[in-house]
Amino acid sequence: MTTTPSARTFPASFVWGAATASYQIEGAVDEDGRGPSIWDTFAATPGKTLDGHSGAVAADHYHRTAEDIAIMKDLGLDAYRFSLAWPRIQPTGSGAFNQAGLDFYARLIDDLLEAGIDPVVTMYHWDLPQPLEDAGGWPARDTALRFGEYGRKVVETYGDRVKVWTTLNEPWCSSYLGYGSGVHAPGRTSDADALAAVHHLNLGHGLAGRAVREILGEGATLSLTLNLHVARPDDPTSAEDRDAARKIDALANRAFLNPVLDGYYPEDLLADTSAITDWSFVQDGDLEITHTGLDVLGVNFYSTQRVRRYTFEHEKTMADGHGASAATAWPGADDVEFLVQPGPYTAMGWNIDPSGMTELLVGLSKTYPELPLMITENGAAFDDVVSEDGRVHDVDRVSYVHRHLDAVGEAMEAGADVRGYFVWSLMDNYEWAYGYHRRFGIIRIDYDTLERIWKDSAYWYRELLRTDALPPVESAADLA
Ligand code: IFM
Repeated sequence: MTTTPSARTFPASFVWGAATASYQIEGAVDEDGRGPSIWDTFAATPGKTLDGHSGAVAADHYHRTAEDIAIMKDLGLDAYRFSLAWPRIQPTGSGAFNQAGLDFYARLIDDLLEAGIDPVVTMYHWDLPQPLEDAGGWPARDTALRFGEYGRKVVETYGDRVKVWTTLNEPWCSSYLGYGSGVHAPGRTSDADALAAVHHLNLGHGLAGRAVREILGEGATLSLTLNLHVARPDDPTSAEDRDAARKIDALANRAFLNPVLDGYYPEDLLADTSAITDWSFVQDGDLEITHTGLDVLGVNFYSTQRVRRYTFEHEKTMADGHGASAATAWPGADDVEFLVQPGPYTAMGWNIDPSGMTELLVGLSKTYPELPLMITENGAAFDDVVSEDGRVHDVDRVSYVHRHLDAVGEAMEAGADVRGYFVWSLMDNYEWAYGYHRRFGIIRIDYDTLERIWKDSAYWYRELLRTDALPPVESAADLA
């Protein structure tokens, strides 16, 4: 067995976790009073998800929380990041709350605490109650107001036991993929709606964030999780390519960072999108609400992008990279082309480039030196197989996580204040439009039996958590 020469170590205070999201793992979509969400509707619409897969059963976590918490405990997790299903808690997205839904998460939180695992709660990970979509969805201001009310309710309910509150997961996906390219629920395709959704998601964050601050005060940690893009100019010496990168940075990153951390929308974003909208949906006082500041920024990182100015002279390339392939998902950036990058690639077709992780974290810490960072998602889908020895030897996933954690360590050495890392994902789950055809878990789900099987990456992660040092990739197959 070969060994990796130097095992990078992490501080004892570093938070080790794993992440999931409600619609991706819970199943039980019709049980105990849960209302329909936009993902139920989208998945039931022919042609929207691969093989028509839906989250109706998923990993059946709703019925298997005890088993799953036992796995988390065995892994040695410090924290578990999960999301609350809004339609389980408030079936129509406004008005009455559903006690059975509230109770489900109360039990989950209590059981996690009992197991010595900190609950890190995301209020919204894409499962919008369908009635709110019917009333206009995120492009409508009312959805932000309703989210503020729902946020207040969950903080009031669980605030005595939950310290870390994340309002939204990846509002980039909710807005640009949900309302721009339409590859995610609810599947609408309007650039103007996508930009209105951006603002109303930011506003919703602000309203729910206020509830966290007002109800819990100093004791709480307010967070927002963003899938920030590292979009590099193809030719850094070309002003056109640098401008293409600037446009993507504005749409993907600063459209969320600036209103929340600085209290404004970037001028260049408003100018780039002026032919689409005048941003009059931003009302007086809104930016004071969005400007919550954050106690920790959640960073989801998977891959990088390479962009250049598109001259409309050849067929446009929109290479993949965490959703970046969707041509209409970039309002006001028709003249930006996403180039195919060198491999290797994951099963999502995303390029593996851990240097992007370091670049992103170091860049953030330079722009926001006082802002603690948390990696709230990082991981990879690969075509896992169960070997004859009954194990899943997912060395590619181990290598991916190893290399990205090494990149996190490098960023920390360069001064980035990174407080923890959550692997995506604890278990295989419903990968949105790809259904069950992509597996991100360190625990395998057998979708016929719903059996949980530890992959080599899970054993390797447990060893990492035990030692706070990166074990050699090659050791994973021998760990048990
Ligand atoms: O599965 C998703 C998750 O829901 C949000 N971040 C990216 C993951 C992989 O695509």
